[in-house]
Amino acid sequence: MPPTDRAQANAIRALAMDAVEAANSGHPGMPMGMADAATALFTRHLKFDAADPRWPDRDRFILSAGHGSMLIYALLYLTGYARPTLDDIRNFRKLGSPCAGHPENFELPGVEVTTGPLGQGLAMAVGMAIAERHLNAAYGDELVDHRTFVIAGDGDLMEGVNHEAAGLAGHLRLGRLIVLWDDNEITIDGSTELSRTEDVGARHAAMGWHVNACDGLDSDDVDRAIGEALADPRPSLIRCKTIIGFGAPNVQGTSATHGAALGKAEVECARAELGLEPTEFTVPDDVMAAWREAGGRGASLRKEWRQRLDASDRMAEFTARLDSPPSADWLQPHIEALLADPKPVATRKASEMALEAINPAIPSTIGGSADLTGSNNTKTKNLQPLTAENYAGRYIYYGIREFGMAAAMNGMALHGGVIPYGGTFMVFTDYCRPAIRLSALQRAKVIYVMTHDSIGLGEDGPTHQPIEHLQSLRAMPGLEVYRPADAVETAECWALALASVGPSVLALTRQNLAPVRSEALSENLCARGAYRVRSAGAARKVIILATGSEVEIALGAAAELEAQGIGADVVSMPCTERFDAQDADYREEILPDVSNRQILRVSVEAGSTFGWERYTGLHGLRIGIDRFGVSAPAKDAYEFFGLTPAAVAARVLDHLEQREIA
Ligand SMILES: Cc1ncc(C[n+]2csc(CCOP(=O)(O)OP(=O)(O)O)c2C)c(N)n1
Ligand SMILES: [Mg+2]
Repeated sequence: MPPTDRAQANAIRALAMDAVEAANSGHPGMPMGMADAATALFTRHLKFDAADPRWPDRDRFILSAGHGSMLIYALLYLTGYARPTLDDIRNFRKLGSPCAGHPENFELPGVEVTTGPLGQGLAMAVGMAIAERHLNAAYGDELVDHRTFVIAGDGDLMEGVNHEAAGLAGHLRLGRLIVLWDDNEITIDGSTELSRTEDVGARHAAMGWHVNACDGLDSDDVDRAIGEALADPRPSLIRCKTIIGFGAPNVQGTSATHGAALGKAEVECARAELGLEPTEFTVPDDVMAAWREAGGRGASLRKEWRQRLDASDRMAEFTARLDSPPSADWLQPHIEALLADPKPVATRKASEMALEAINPAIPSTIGGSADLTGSNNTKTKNLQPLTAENYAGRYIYYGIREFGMAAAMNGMALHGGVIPYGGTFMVFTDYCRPAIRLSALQRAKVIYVMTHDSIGLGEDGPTHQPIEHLQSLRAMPGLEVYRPADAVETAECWALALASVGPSVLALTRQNLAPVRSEALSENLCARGAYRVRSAGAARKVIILATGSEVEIALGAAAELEAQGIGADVVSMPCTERFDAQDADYREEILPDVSNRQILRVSVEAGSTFGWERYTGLHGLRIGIDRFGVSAPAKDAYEFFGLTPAAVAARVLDHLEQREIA
């Protein structure tokens, strides 16, 4: 007789308890509560093949309640993925184990996205479901026909981003998104009664979701509820009634099981209660065999899919879209056209001009904006809206959902086959920031088009004028922040963002900027992160480093200094991260390692000066804005903050004078 579903679920419970016990750290409650539901999903519904975790047409499974990471590690091990091994699980939460505290997509194939920051897993799943429908519209059921399943906890559904993500999913009628809610009525502080009275189901129903319920501890009932969800054309929320820590007789149903080892004595009680093997990390042979069979359940489906791909006349295109970097052929002709007709242009407009070349050349881009399409210049002429009626569209009206947009873009990027870019105002990177951080951590190729990047946006004033944003984003590991100075640099930065494996932010102006570059070169100068746009005429006494809109001001200041016999270089620094990655010779060439007494280094950026001493040195001069902005026309705001060629030149002269006296 094959083992019961409960016996299979108990193998998850045993591994979760034992791993948390061994680490003396982790979250046993969630995996123990949802083990039966997960068993129903993995043995009866989820389309996957443990032998090929990257099969493009697999269903995506996202453990949004990432603290319950032992649930997914146990499932991957039991179903026969190459990793984690049992040793990996024994070393749960220890240095070097891929079974990290929270699931990390870069540690284990089979972990689709990094989760832990509550709410974001579900929001990324929305992006995955969008990508699936979009690719299905392009390639048909033959090649793209899968679903996105999520396990989410009370916390995932309380987070603000859930409202954005669920609203978007309902609006786009993402019927292939199915969320199993671990409705255990417990969070860390205790009962959900402490903090929640809303009817979560009714809220989702109001957002256009199908909502049903089941006994989450009864795999047959979960199976029934999943069946209903599969049959419904709307996104589904399945309320799985569970008991946190189920099986630990003295503590189940309490927050004590949420995030701490149960303790040796309670683990022994649970073993007796659940009828588990007496030795830790042991799975009975028949149970293991049943799990391994479940892990191979999708093998024949995968082979059939492979045959359809081999037979498809679109195979080369499909695989290239998934695996190859996008074409860069658009760049040179585009730059030549810009140089042939030089004129002042805002870099947000220059970005649109670049996109007019990019979008026809790269069919995998999906653009969008959080209700600022006309301001972010993200929609090009050839893009149709992606809607519930037309998933083939390539432009998403995300609505005023910055965080939801950013998280969805992470999901799309990690699904594969699409390159998402989306816009809002630079100041609202703060609204996206938790998702930008996950883009960086996960190496998700998402391109953030952040316009209105300084006081240069003018009249909207301090609430809308970014100050600390550029530097705070530069502080984030794994994120490339680009601030181009003109249309040519904007195109180059777009090319770099598209070629990158990770995320990029493009900081773009509202106001027009004069062209900085006039020569066609075969090299992408922005790739170096910083380069000289003007060499000193007289003996070099000053190097002015500037980014974006301030390059023009730096050039004007340099001209004034030269008129007084002071040689000044101007360096455009569109991407500090890239400059830092250059070899020592190049960095020395641009910023010679001499004292500020020999050559004064000056930074000019219309934002926080915090951190610019990295390039100017402590005794250099940092010109920027270390307070909130002002509500005024851009020109007046720039004058008010001393960001004009004359004011910058005067500050430099003053600094040179004082230093000479000293
Ligand atoms: C954004 C965010 N805030 C806080 C936390 C810390 N945290 C982890 S789990 C948790 C409670 C979640 O409750 P629930 O989803 O019901 O999980 P359960 O206790 O039922 O396992 C909290 C607050 C987090 N991981 N992410
Ligand atoms: Mg809970």
